[in-house]
Amino acid sequence: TVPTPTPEHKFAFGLWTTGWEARDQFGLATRPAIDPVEHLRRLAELGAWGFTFHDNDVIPFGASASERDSILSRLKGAVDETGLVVEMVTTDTFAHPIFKDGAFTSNDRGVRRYGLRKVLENVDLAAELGAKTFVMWGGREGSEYDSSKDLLMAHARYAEGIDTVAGYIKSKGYDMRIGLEPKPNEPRGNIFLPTIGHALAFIEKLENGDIVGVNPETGHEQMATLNYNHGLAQALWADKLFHIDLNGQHGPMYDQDLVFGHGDLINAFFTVDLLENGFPSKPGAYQGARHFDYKPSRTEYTAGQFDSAAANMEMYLMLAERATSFRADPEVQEALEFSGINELAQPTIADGESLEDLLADRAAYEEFDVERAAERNYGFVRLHQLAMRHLIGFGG
Ligand code: ASC
Ligand code: MN
Ligand code: MN
Ligand code: MN
Repeated sequence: TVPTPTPEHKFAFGLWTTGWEARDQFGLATRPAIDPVEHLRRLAELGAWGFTFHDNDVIPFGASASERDSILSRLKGAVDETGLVVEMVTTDTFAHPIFKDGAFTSNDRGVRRYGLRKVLENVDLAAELGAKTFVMWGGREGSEYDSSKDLLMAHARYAEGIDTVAGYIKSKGYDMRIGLEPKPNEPRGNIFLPTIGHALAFIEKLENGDIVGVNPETGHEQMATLNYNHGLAQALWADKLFHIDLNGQHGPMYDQDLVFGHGDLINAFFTVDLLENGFPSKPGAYQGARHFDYKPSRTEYTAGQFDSAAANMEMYLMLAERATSFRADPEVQEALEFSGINELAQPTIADGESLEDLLADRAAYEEFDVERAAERNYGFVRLHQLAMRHLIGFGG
């Protein structure tokens, strides 16, 4: 039987995901807008735990204070009614034409100051609603032409902007951390902070980087031909995996935002294994929300929108079951041992051993049996085949 999602699973959806009307570059909306209250009810019925939104997913750009208040009180009513958690809030700094050259890295200083104010106002809203994560996806921060920017100053202004927001969060005493979301391209030709690695290096240069981490999206890394799980691992190793955007993608093409697992299924299997089981050396490495940032395909009408929401959670739970059976299989444990996976947890230079000891260790070099080491069969293919058996349902 197929597993059923419950709030304990900590599944969350962006309102822009399930609520997407499917307006795209080439065509009009293919389905009607969903009222936010009805939207939250349906997500709760499906077993979701939380939801997330951009300011302008709920409050139209330029809304008056009274309009904003009445929209928010209605939203809060729906939060109370459904018990859904506002786990993350993010800012739309990409839709309005003023952001066409970016918000924090626009050549226009007035736009940068406006962008910063819009984000700071949204930080207050996030805090008011109890969100612990504040995501920043700089989709318009970038260029089409290398001539169009002082690329050095673009990075300086980007850092100034993020540092200002992080400093504001600290000065207000909010229990909130920032997750920077990398993406290589689309809508800009090239976006700044294109991958997890770029974002992690950028964070190291910030003054308030202690509360800044990453929010990696499956498909965004795959658009850059990268392995999402390697990126998650580096972020976890750096203690910077603050949030995740799960979805599906078929390699380097436009951002598909498919249902999680509907793209690279094998990679998705290992993503769930990583998130649920952690590493052989460190179980339970990620405790945050299981957040989906996908788009119901344009072919789907209202029923299909919510079928696709359910599909994300079902894919995750089915893969979690398969990952558990993979880890529990004695043959897999033997194959892991054979492949040396657990040996990687041993420091190369032993505890208490000095560099001099290593240099004096003839067994490490002069007398090391190079021929024999070269002949080692690691057995990775057999191990992977066992994983495939479990994934497809023939394991154990
Ligand atoms: C976000 C985010 C994205 C984009 C995209 C907008 O906040 O995480 O990937 O906006 O979903 O369509
Ligand atoms: Mn995407
Ligand atoms: Mn995203
Ligand atoms: Mn997205």
